Amino acid sequence: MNLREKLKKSRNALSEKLGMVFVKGIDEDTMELAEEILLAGDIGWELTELVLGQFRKEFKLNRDSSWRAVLVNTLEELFPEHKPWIPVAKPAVTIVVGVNGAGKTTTIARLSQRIAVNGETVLMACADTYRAAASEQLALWGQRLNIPVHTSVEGADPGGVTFDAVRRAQAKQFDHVIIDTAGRLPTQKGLMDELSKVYRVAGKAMEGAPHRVLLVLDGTVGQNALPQAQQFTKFIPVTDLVITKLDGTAKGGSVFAMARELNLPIRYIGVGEGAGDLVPFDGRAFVEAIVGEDD
Ligand SMILES: Nc1nc2c(ncn2[C@@H]2O[C@H](COP(=O)(O)OP(=O)(O)OP(=O)(O)O)[C@@H](O)[C@H]2O)c(=O)[nH]1
Ligand SMILES: [Mg+2]
Repeated sequence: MNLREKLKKSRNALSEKLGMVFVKGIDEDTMELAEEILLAGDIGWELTELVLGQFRKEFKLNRDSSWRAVLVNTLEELFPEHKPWIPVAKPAVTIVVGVNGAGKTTTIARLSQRIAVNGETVLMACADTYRAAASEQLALWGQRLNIPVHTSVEGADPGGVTFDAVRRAQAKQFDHVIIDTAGRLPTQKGLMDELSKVYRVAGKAMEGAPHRVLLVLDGTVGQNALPQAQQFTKFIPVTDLVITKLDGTAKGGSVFAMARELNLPIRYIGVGEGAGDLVPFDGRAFVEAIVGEDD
């Protein structure tokens, strides 16, 4: 299945509906309908205004302008080239954070699999100590993928687990260590402070660590994930984004709003539950999949 098919709910919500509107020509009525579709597609209020402004400008210059070309150009600009993330230390320490059920653990497993396929070694560590099942879940992934796991016991201190995992990865010369954390809401102050601590402890275990903080966002939440994401960055310096579950939602348009508002590189997107369904994010390919020319 190609990306366009994986994202077809979002494509239907935006591309197909706009196509039906613009087929009738361009006047204020069509602009109003287009506005409704863009908002329903969850690209956000500001971006909707920006796109409508571009439509008006282009159609004024040339009534035969292609709405699709205008949209593609406008959206592509939201994804500037980000430098690829290249690990500068061994082990490269990654902390993965996000709200409950966003897809953190699944993302860690799939990311680790990518690393292993690349011929590098990775240790997955469970600093989610609120549920015994969390460590078991990661251990299970480890067995399935043949990747070592630093497990923990329920109730252990997440900072302590992080410290031990980083030190173990150093001693055993792993290329990567990826730390799973418990899901939490930004309103849970105690849990958010704990995240700041996990961050600091990683730096105590190894100078310069962590080298990456991945915030995993649930794509089905759409734009509502934005304030949550902004709150997370107040407690831990998020460096990269992963947006999951884009296969099961018509709210894929929110990815445009997230890129615009958060100003962080989106590194991967989740487009299914399979092991291969975490794919490196490519802004152009994403725009093409959602609003590109029909086949
Ligand atoms: N369809 C789909 N499902 C996904 C994707 N990513 C994760 N999931 C599912 O989402 C559910 C939650 O995933 P987890 O990885 O356990 O989420 P988590 O953030 O670790 O959850 P907590 O540790 O409880 O906070 C699982 O059933 C995953 O299979 C995706 O890209 N697409
Ligand atoms: Mg988890």
